Amino acid sequence: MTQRISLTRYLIEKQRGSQDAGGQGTIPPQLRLLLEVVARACKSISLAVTKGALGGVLGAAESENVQGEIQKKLDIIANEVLIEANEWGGHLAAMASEEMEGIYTVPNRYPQGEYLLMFDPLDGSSNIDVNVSIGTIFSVLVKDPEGPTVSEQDFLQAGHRQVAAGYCIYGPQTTLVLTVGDGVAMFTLDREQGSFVLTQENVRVPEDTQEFAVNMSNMRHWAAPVKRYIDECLEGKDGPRGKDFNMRWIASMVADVHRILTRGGIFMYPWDKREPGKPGKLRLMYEANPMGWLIEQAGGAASTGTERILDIQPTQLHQRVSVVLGSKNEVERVMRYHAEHQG
Ligand code: AHM
Ligand code: MG
Repeated sequence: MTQRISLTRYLIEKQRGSQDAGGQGTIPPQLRLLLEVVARACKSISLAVTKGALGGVLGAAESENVQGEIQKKLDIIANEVLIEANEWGGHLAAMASEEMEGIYTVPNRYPQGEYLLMFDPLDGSSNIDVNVSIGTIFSVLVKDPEGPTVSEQDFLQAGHRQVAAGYCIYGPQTTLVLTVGDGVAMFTLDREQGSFVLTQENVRVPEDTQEFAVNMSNMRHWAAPVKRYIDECLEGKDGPRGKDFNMRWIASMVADVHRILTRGGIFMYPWDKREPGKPGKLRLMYEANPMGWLIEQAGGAASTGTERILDIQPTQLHQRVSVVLGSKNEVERVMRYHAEHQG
């Protein structure tokens, strides 16, 4: 029987480093502990999600988040689980979430650590009540050690400064997908044992694809380069691409990205002219950055259409961004169409 490697063991081995590399670890002990706590919180969220109507967790709560979206009960539960699990361990200075307007500073009664954790506690909220895959997305940054106290400003770092990122998808299986900057690994939750088990390492996104994911109902609002790209896909074998394309849109970014990490594809939630001043729908700090880094770490690309997502210098915690990510050659094609349109 091949040996099962738990998330704990995987992380300890990362911390220790390989003998070939002179025992130089890729993650410090505090980051390892932090990731273990995030994984533990995801296990509790998975349990709540699985109970569904039996746990009384479905439906809307009587509140809105900072973006004016009606919160679902599970959005709030997942947010609380993540905060309660992470606030006391001593690894974090502060947290930020899609469901909270400002940052959450670790209370004075607990020791403060050097890390900053951001999350979308339950992405794909519109799918909660209809029993379609949803997930938790997270991103970890290091706080500037010079600053005496922690503020929102500490979070405003470009995505290429992330030290860990991942998501946990609650689908037919619960799977945690993680990068600490040396590739992407997937861990499946063994419900009987209660532990995440390594099920895939060195995840790679194929460079080419014949599958796209976009909300087609927004087509009439798109910018010309995006419309050109999708039009050409739709023309299939008879068009300039010379091949047929398939379409998938789950409306849970975690599920769409998980499919792309598994078999390739391109995902787009581009800017559109419904609200011209709004750069896109998805949020940079806790959706586009972590997903963009995972995709890059798996050999894919992540862009706004005109620039690399991970190079954007954020100015606001909840800022939105246009997202094009997935198989490298397709993302580069979309970027080329933008450049041709401008030039
Ligand atoms: P959420 O964080 O409120 O769930 O919104 C993000 C979700 C993404 O998971 C998904 O890609 C997108 O919104 C779907 O949007 P739409 O319903 O416009 O297709
Ligand atoms: Mg979301």
